Amino acid sequence: MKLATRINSFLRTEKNVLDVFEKLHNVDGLNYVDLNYPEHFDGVTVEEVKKSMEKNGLKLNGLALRFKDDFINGELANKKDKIADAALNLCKEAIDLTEKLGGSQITIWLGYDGFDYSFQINYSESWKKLVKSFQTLADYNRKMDISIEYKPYEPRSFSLLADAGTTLLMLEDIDKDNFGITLDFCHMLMKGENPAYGLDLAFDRDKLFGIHLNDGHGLQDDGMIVGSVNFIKTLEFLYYVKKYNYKGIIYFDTFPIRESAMEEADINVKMINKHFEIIEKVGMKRIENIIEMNDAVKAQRIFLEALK
Ligand SMILES: [Mn+2]
Repeated sequence: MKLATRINSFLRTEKNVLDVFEKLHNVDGLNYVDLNYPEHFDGVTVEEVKKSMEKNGLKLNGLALRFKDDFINGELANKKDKIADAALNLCKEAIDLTEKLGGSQITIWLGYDGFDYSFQINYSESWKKLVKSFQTLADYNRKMDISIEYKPYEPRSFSLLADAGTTLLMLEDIDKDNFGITLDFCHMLMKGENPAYGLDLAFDRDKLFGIHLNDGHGLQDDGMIVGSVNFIKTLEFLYYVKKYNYKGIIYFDTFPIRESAMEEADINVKMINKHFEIIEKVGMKRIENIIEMNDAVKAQRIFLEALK
């Protein structure tokens, strides 16, 4: 299994990503890193990053775009072409750098492409602008996978790409093989989605490019330890991960604030392994048979057997 964890959790106590790589070396089971662009490249050279990853047995999955204050009224769909172009250029830089560092994908979360008020934006114009920008990026480097991570709200009241269905609709409109979706478990809970449903829809279309696993109470992006709040939903989610033989990365997008980042990463690895063990114990075939019965009461047998 390819596992990665959130670098920023470690940056509370470490100076830069090079120091974080040294720490990650000590967490069993973590073998990949996702870096934020441009923020994680502040004060370090690309060569230093490359060398330190190699030294600590880590591979780059890819870069995740982080748009700062210039983009506060929108990134790729910004009404002002000059700002939208700057956002597009930042994505192109991330693609070039990912290739240079041996990664295979960039992840784009558009935190500011959204709205707060009624009558604030032209919806279809914004949508079409996004489609066009994404298509430009897809053709910029056909070998690079580009994945859209949606989040329903925060910092905007409404995001343009807010749920699994809307993001899959966007992928239909983009119509490029190298474009896919990244599902963040907490973001799905915030939207009131059942995570396994969105996951199955994405797998079924061969569009699942990334998983951010975590947990939360649904109202905000809590970023809590895997399985700590929604055990049965996590179990169902990971059942589909196994069923579809997902080959991508599972990234722990969790926010240890008062906890040791090392211990927290370690427990996430143990939690995910335990969930997969339980799925094995109950049995893929048995779970499949229960789903086919379409019976809510019988479905609880999976929960009961998991508790044994
Ligand atoms: Mn995430």
